[in-house]
Amino acid sequence: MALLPILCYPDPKLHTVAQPVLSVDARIQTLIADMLQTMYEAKGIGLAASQVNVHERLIVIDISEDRDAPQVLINPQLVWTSVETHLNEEGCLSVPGIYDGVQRFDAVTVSALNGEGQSCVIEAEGLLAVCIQHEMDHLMGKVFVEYLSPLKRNRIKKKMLKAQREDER
Ligand code: K1U
Ligand code: ZN
Repeated sequence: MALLPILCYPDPKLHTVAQPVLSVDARIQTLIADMLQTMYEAKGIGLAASQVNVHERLIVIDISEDRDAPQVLINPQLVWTSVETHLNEEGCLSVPGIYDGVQRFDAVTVSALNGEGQSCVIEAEGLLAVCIQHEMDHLMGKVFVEYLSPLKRNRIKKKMLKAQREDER
């Protein structure tokens, strides 16, 4: 297994639209293992392949307290969304240290392939529903700060660029 570097906002590569996974083969199995290790090490509850510069439709999630219930979604498709929405506090491993509110559907149903390449349907609510929507946005090249006002987003962009310049020193 390997730890993968996570792209940081405002890296333009984060805005790449991911392509479907064509085959759940050994390369994808290795990518899943590496993404899970990277997510656990970064203390995240989710990670999209786009964030590790692989532009294919693959997400890993683990919202369990004990960090022992990984979920893998390959080629996820939203098949149902609730009418109700809520403002949820979100963070992002690609925008470290920034948390803000995003309006999300309360519940979603998603069809996908699991890590073994089998079709599955996930009915999600609460944190899992929020996390799935956040990760599916990454696959579409969208980062959560794009829901915020231009003023907030520009402040965040400047803060991130400053932190990245300081890290390079
Ligand atoms: O995709 C990512 O960058 C991972 C992200 C997922 C996420 C967190 C919160 C709401 C929606 C999506 C994170 O894991 S951020 C770090 C984190 O563990 C966290 C932050 C806020 C609330 C709960 C967890
Ligand atoms: Zn994110």
